[in-house]
Amino acid sequence: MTNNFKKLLLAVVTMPLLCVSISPAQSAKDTFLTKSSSLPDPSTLPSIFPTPVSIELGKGSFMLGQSVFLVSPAMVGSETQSLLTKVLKDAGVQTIKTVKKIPKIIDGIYIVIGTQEEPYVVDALKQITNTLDTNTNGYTIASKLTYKGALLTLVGKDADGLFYAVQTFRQLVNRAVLPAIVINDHPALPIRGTIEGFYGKPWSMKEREKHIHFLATVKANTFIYSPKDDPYARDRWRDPYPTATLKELEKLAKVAQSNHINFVYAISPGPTVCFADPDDLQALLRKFSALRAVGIHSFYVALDDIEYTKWNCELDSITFGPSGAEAAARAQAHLLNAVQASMKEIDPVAPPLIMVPTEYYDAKESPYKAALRKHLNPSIVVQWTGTDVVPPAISISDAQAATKAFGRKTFLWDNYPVNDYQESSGRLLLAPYIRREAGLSKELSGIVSNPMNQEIASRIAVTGVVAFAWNDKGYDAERTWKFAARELAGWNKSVSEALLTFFDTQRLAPTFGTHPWQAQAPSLKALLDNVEDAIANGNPASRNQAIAQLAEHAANFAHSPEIIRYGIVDTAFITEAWPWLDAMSLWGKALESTAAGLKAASQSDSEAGRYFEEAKKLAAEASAIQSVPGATRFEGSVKIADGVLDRFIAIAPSLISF
Ligand code: LTM
Repeated sequence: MTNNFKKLLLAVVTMPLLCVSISPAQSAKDTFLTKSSSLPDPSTLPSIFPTPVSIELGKGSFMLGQSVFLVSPAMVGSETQSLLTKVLKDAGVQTIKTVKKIPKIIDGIYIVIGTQEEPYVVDALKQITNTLDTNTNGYTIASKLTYKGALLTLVGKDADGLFYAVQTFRQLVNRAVLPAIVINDHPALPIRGTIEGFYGKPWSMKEREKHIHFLATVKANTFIYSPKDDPYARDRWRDPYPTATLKELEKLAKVAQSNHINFVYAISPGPTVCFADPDDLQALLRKFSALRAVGIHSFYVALDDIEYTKWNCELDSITFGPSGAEAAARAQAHLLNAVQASMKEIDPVAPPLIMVPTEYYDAKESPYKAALRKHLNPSIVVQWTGTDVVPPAISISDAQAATKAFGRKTFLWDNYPVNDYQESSGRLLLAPYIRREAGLSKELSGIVSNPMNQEIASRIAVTGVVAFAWNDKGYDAERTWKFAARELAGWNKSVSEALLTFFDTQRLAPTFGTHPWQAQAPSLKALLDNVEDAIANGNPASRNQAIAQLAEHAANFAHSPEIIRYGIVDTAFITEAWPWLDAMSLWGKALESTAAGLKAASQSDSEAGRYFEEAKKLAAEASAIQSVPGATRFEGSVKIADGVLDRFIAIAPSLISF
């Protein structure tokens, strides 16, 4: 729902209840739906993503109306306060009156907000419920109807928890009518978010900023900066950043902080580092120091995708012996332990160092892993990508094997939806996040998604990754996927439907091998299979019905790119996806011609051939469209429901004789 539409709806819904006078208390009274009104609205369960740990409906529902009273007895972070203000304003609230206490008789909408450290807040909560989420970063939201108003409490276990409470509240007010409700919620995993860890064109600072804002909305808490193509992070890692870049990173770190996101800086010295050289240790520490000076306090050393069977310097050979995987692990541990020790000394409260090892792609026992396990400081966090670089599934037992191999719970680097490898060329990866076993949170220390070069398009999968990391047991992949589409569509129904039609054409999830781990276009395939079956069964009525259905779907399909182009909230998505949208229009027209051909053939009309020829021409035109030059590491012709749509258009002329 767009804000304007929401406001309009709110205006329509509340019209008979609003009076002309708008003194805060009066308007609050007037916008309140009482339990005793002639047709009481039942409260209905809202959908919140990530799925909360527990959510229970109370009795009745209410509207915020134009004015609310806010009670925040203790310091609430300014970012949480401004988020709450924005949420309320977006919901149509015009006046927020700050008051010290809730009155004995609650005759308006009163919102009490604060952390559990504040007794007044906890007492207010107790007026509604005896439950309280006391887990780290947890929160409780509770609301109830009163004689002529409502009491709503947002209680965080800590500052992060309170911020998450407001993020949930943002989703609650997406509907005009709020239910009386009790939500207790907390994250299953302490680290959730994104690692910008792909090859190819790095995101711009603006894109990172936007991504961090997005991460906050889904209750993520981590953004790792590790673009492979930042020369100062990999090839020229010893060189200091230009002042202008440092300033930009400083700004980014501030944006992250105000969104409760831990900004982690990763460096990749592997291609040239001399592990035993004290100068290289100093070069690393100098780099981190410069970043610390601009407000970055969390660091990472990436050792993936490097040659580890030969040394970069003679000193390593002298210090660690002949080169090889086992010696490489000892050398890496030596350097990283020194970095961790220095970090601990300089910044004792900083999070521990994170690393990705050279053998990151499986959990099989090996000399490298045994040495790393033995020598690496146990407080250093180790990343791992699963049973492969792009694994088709990750089970609890896979993660247990990784825990054993690396000597600690691992932090999952999930290579989805990254599209920087050959098998993903010409694709946006827009499938739901699936096949990660519920219960993994017990065996991992966190999950981050490695996204695509396309920031906005990546949010579809990242929403799933973060929702899984928040509550893996309650995670619903398909519903979370639809929620992500709705968010992108600004809650406009036709735009979100058009987006889902588009996403269906990009559901194939490749691996490094020949077998994709998610099948292409399941929705479209079901429809086309149905047409083939109806034609095959020889019954004219069901055949004509299926062909008519196909014609209707083809028209929607062909029209979807236009709906997306003109309705999407953030037009940067159009810049990312334009060749796919262009190709989808053409494929849609090809499908329309195919449907027309089948209809003609079904009536033994020889015009059918002309339609099929037209479809063939359009399909060829669509297939020739290329991905955006320079946008991804591997370019190629863009794929739309490949293997499903092209196949059907190709075989359609042979289905009915004409
Ligand atoms: O996955 C890891 C740890 N490293 C690289 C990534 O940088 C890259 O984006 C992905 C996907 O190609 N594969 C890797 O090996």
